[in-house]
Amino acid sequence: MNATIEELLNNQIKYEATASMQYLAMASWADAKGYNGVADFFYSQSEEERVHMTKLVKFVNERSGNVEIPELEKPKATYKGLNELFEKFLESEMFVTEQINHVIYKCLELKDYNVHNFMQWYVTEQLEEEAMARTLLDKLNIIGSDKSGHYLFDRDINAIAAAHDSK
Ligand code: OFO
Repeated sequence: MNATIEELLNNQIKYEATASMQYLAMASWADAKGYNGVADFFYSQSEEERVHMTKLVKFVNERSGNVEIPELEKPKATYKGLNELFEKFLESEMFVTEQINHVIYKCLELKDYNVHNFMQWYVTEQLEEEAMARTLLDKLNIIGSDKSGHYLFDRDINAIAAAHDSK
């Protein structure tokens, strides 16, 4: 495996792992605050990112590359409220999209069409996740600081997410 691509895929393993731990911290914050719907949403997002990470680990190993399981920074654990929580979610997804685009760019530059092909799954997945994060943040921006709005958001978030997924 090309050394640059191997390094980029290892970086990507770290970004997916970071997102998984970040969303776990967000789920835990929401759980403790009594936002059960939001907590469920982030517990499941955390699992999804773990799957993204593991898929990369397996792929690099299958191609006889070297996987380095990374050390992670402690995720942000406290939030002023739901708005800040979902701003962080969107920011995290946008960062991951940028990194995936960079891997794709490098694959083309280095003519690694195998990895390019493998990464298409991530491109599609990211497009959906970023759009979902944006939809949810838009809704929260409409609600503003209204407490009953937050109550309804928490009650309906998993239905909103499911409707988004089935589009
Ligand atoms: Fe949403 O980060 Fe994985 O790909």
